[in-house]
Amino acid sequence: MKKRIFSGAQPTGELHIGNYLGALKNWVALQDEYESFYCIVNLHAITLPQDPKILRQKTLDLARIYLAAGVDPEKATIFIQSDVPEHAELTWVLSCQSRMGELERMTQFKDKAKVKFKGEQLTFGGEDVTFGAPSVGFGLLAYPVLMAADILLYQTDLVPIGQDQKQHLELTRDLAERFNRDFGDTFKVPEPFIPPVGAKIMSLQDPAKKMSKSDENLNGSIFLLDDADTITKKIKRAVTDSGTDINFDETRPAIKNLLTIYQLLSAKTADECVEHFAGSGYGDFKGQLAETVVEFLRPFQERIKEYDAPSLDAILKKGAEKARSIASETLQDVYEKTGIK
Ligand code: ATP
Ligand code: LTN
Repeated sequence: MKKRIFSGAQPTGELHIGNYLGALKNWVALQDEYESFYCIVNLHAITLPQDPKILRQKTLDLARIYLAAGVDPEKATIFIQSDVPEHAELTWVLSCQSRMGELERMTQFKDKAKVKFKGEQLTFGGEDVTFGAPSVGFGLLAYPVLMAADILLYQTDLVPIGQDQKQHLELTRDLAERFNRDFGDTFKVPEPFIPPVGAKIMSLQDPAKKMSKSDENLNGSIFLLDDADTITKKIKRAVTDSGTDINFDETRPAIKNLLTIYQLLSAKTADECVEHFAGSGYGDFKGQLAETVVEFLRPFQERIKEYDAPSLDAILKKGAEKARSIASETLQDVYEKTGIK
């Protein structure tokens, strides 16, 4: 029996090269060796306000991105979270095992609550909506419990994620261990898979901040659907460090970040990259990096157009059926153990 993988991304904003290098790339690399489940987590998306008219389209677009990135529906199961109602059901049971303190400690909760709910203006559905400071959405607090349910429903062995999700995976492990202790062996305790290089791609505008979908400064991120011109401009404008060497030096985080992107897309070793750019200036380096990113994204952007609505629907329907057959078994066991059924 193959070991199992589960991972997911939210259908919000635009996917960037950080999402690809930190997560999607590894999903593709691991799909042969593992039985893989790759989910479009639309229920997570509504923890922050979304335009209902756009969310559904974004959900389908993200499925296309998974496919274009190389997730093979013959090997891996691709599905939409809300098509498998067991995710929401197990979330409730696990919520009753979660503690306020451990949820309030999550750094993503603290960051997202701070950024979105400090009374500043948010554009939603074309109109400005103001959120009052005390009204942090309960969904944001519950977010990691839903993520734990996603993972635990499939008796998952391995969860490929970027560095920012490590804390959520630790909570998932705690919840699994607590449930197993209190109700008897039920869940497999999953391990994270965080790539040694690329787990935290930084903003091109601020190397102290991770590249993020929700960053207001669009110049900080290279989006997977950016055209060649935009990519080249963003890389040309990327901040650099003092000095002239192009190397992986911790004290020069901007250059290290750009070189990491180059390394991962050119499939060279770190030493080969440093050697390749020995004696080059920043201008030459940025030019070659831009070319590498553009050449990498070109076939990806072509492949996105390959999937028409009926073939996509068929993939997602088959995926949801397969996912449900496993999720429902786990949920049944949980309901029996807890006396619900
Ligand atoms: P944002 O990019 O706004 O922080 P997110 O992390 O919520 O959005 P998701 O689409 O849910 O985005 O994330 C998908 C995957 O991408 C996750 O495994 C996450 O850890 C990874 N990831 C996100 N940002 C980066 C980054 N800058 N570098 C590497 N991996 C990342
Ligand atoms: N929280 C993750 C997305 C996510 C996920 C998951 C990742 C939801 N459920 C299960 C791995 C496994 C994020 O990247 N923001």
